[in-house]
Amino acid sequence: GSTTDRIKILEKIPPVANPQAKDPAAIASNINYHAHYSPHFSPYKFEPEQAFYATAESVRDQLIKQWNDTYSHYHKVNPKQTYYLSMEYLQGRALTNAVGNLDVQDAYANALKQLGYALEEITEQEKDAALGNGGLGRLASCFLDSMATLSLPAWGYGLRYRYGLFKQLMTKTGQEEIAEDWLEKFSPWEIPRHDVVFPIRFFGQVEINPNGSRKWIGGEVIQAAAYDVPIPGYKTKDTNSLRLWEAKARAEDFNLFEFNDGKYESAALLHSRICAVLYPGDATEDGKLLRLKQQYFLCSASLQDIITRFKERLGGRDKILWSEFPSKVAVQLNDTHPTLSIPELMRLLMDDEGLGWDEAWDITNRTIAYTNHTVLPEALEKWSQTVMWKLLPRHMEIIEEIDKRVRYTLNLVNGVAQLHSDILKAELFSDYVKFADNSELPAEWESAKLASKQQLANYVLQVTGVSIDPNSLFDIQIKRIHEYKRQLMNIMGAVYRYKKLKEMSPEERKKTTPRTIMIGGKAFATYTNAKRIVKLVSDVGAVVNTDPEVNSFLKIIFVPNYNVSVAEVLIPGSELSQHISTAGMEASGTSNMKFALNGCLIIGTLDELMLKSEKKLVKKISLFLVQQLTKFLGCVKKESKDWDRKKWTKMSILSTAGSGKFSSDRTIGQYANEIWKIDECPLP
Ligand code: GPW
Repeated sequence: GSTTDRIKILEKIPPVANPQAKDPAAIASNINYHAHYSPHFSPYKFEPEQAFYATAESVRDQLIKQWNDTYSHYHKVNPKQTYYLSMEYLQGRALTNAVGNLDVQDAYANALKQLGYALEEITEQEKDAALGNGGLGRLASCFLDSMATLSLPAWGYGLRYRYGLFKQLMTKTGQEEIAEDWLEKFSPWEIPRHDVVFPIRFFGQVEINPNGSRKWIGGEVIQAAAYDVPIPGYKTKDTNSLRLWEAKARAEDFNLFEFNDGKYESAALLHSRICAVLYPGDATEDGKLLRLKQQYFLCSASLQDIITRFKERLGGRDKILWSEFPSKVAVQLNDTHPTLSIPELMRLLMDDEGLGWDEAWDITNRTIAYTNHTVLPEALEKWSQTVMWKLLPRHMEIIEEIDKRVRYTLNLVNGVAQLHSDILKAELFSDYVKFADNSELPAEWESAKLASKQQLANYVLQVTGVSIDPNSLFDIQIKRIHEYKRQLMNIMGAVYRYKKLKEMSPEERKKTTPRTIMIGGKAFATYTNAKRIVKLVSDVGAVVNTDPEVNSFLKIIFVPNYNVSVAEVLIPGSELSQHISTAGMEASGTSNMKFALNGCLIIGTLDELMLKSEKKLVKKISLFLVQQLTKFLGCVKKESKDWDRKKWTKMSILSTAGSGKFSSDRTIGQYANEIWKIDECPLP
């Protein structure tokens, strides 16, 4: 409808602030209320974007009571709580998730209909919150969802980057990076906590007090300010928080000399830079220093907050029993990025709280756990000692002491994958085979898959202009572009398939299974080879897709700007997916599990290192591309033979049935029991 039509509709629906509205008419009034009384757009308009913000604010109203109730419930019960520290969160869109978890999807769809909109049209207005790069960041976001769903007293801590992961634009020359300003308008999901601010120090020196204790002084001090994002759980009222820190300068922190020198602006700029971008390029020394500053900023702010909360929950006692700290607090470090938390907790306990080394070390050991996400040496972060001594002199003293004492006794590290391959036992399937053979299920299954494929085909047409056939086999590889993930091998396989089709007679071609190969992913801005792979995929696609002889049997699509919401369209529409990283290089992969859950068959690398690890046989596998490709094509041939509709559907049903183990709810349940030792704390 037109702007005038929309205004006419709004005039019939009085704006009413009713945050707990449940019936569609009342919800429509509440949406109208936000359009009018928390306005961020000009009045007398109600365009889709404005409708999104008003709807999101209305949904936030629904969340706020249970969000506050959850916090005060934890405050009263004072259970042991987990804090998940991560430099990355790939949250994606929040509106669909929130209305689903609140179980108000139909009511909102109905309310929006009264206002002249379809819910889907409105949810698509939301920008993805992409405060992460790939699997590690998405895992953190899945874990937040699961912690809320399982009613676990658990919070996430991260950074509020102004610019998240770049937007990938495909041009004639390949990938171009565009800054993604997710906060350009504002985020309806975050609440600034003006009362939660902590000072963070950099540089300076260590002062030795007369009693021998040490204190870090001087340098530059900036403020960490909290912004909270609600994390609703599925089928529960418990609503946890993701607390994102923002760097702020306080007027009194500025060096007056600099101010008088006219350097005020540069000082303010320096402060505002810390949270400006996710993962700044580390090609220059300056970039590296900034990354280290970001990491320390996250660790220090989060630990000061955790300690403040621990003190607030002493329940009226005035003596702090530090030995109780590990029975109230568990901290999980998402990879090495937040490991400065270890010397920071030591520093806070010793220098600020006056504990001795042994007691502080015991508490730190019992509080903090660390997850490793890679075996690639180039992905492990290293910092020069010179830079570290300059930026964090007190922490370096502590790190050297830890190194001296525990170099040979390091124990508690968990990886993200179990080192054995008998996960999917044959007996696990046996119960489901009956259902897979049941006469109605396969037909329903196939029509659900076809509907998802149709949606995916519509999406591909919309973003690439290429029309693909929903009846062809959808073969997908989506992940960050990296040589070890072998998108190059996949596209070489596609080229081989194209050449074979060209050699065939029209009759022979008709006997093949039509296939659509989709590849999507972002290349790190300075990773030249990765960017060349992106260009190659889109160039091969341009040739194949316009070749009238074969293009009804093969299409090759580079899906631009792969992110969480694009994955939400791609994964349900997949029938075959590629997880073909070089053997021994992928920590676990995570999209493989999402594909399997969605009834997609997966091709994966047979990791001989993994199979033989029990026999302690460590064999380095290094094939050249040609040998790899031969093996890969052998696999591709086999899966072409499997392309019998009935057989595929059965395998697809069994795939979903057997993938329950890969729910992050299961993972988090196990973390809670085995590592964090925390109990659920549901709202009464
Ligand atoms: F290098 N992963 C990622 F280990 O997405 F830190 N980003 C990263 O920076 C790292 C790992 C790091 C991924 C792994 O590549 C993938 O195999 C794993 O499944 C995922 O983390 C979640 O653990």
